[in-house]
Amino acid sequence: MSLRFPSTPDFLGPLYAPSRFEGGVHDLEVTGSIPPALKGRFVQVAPDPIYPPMLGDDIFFNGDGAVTAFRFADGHVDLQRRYVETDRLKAQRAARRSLHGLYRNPYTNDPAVEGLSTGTANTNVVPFNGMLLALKEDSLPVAVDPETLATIGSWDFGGQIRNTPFTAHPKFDPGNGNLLAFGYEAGGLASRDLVYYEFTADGHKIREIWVTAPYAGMVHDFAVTERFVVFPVLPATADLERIRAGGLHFEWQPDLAFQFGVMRRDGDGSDIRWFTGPNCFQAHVLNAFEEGERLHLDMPSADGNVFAFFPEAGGGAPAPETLRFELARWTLDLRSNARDAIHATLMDAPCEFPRCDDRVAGRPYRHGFMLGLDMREYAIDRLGPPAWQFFNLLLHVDVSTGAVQRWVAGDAECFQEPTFVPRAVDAAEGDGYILVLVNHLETSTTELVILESLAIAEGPVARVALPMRLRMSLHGNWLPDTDDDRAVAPNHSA
Ligand code: V55
Ligand code: FE
Repeated sequence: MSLRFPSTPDFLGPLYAPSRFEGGVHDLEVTGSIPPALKGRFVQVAPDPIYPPMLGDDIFFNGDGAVTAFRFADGHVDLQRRYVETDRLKAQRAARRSLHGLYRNPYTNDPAVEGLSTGTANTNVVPFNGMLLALKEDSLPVAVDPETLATIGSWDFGGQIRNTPFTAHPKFDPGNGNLLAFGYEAGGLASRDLVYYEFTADGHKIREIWVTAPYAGMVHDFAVTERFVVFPVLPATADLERIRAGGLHFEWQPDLAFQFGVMRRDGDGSDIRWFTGPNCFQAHVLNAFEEGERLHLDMPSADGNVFAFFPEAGGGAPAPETLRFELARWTLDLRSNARDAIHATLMDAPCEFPRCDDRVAGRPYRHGFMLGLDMREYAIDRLGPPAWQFFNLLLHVDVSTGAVQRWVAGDAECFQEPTFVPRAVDAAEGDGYILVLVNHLETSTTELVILESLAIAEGPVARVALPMRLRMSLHGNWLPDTDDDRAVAPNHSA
């Protein structure tokens, strides 16, 4: 019996051919020297389909989550990689084939998986209360042992939350380490319900607030400031009739305004206020902060649908080269009766995978780290057009001045999401290291590189070579070895 992955863009090439590797490597090759301050683990997760798609093709977002951990100690780096053993993965392994159809459409699945969680745990992995939580926004977190990467199981916080969607982009309150999270389509598939949660660092739910969004749009990320929660609602909407009929979960709505919902953290949701922006695409939040009674929210932004695999009615999506990208700042003025979000451009260039120093999440800040794209730096003549989610620039943006530093790893290289690690618990905001995976497209190899965060233009201080290629991934985080190093530190105002 043959078992072959399809020869389609989402399954091909140095970025998208499945890696499917599980195992470990002790003492990776290191060039340069690993800063001694790096003591802990860098964990990240990639969608990495374990079986060829049941329907012949699939989108990147629907792959099974595989967690990779890089353990740093005494200048050495060990690697470990393991799939998250979701209900979905276990059912596939038992059947030796894929049993799932379209992304987040249970009506297209094989009846064998009816009633089982369809979560892939493929989007982010965060430390919480002695566990790792592997996250997919349509499902409960999946708890994973940080030492062995063995799957513990679906995590409902000891029965404190119902089986609802849970964001892949929770935040940690820099003041007390509380986990701040939300779910969308929380009242059921394609519903407009949003739910906000706060959990203490030892796992007790202290807040749960339900609100209703203007439409059932994707809410991929959010922001929490000292007093407020902000939900950015993307005009890519879910519709139960379409899903039931076997259609796509999301459809782009070119006529809907972008929505920003703001409510108090300590309220009951009745104060939620909706600001609107233009019809635009924004998924990730770099950071947000309060300035008196104004709220600023910084997001990579595009003037049309970036998710071509969730097209508008009729199937259309703009060619990527026709989209205009930038780093946008949206200001929500809570004093006025205005309902428009005020727009400013922080950086007029394509960017994605934004990260801040998590010690200033939701607080005034200055330093942003992200990926960018510059086609002039890329060997298109040798390599042909790049794959989707291709970023060949590592960027540092000073949002207070607009100054940008960049590093290009080569003309056949691209990056996965960067992660910032503070130099020390009490280091100044943004002062530390950037850990970032580099994919070498011509040699189909992968390196983890380490840069000085405030001098990325100087290139890596160390390069860690992997003896295997890692598929393009989504998000990851740094877990310091001791609780004392944890990202809970005094407020660092910009
Ligand atoms: C995103 C990613 C997802 C998803 C929904 O980047 C949105 C946005 C990896 O899965 O399911
Ligand atoms: Fe994301």
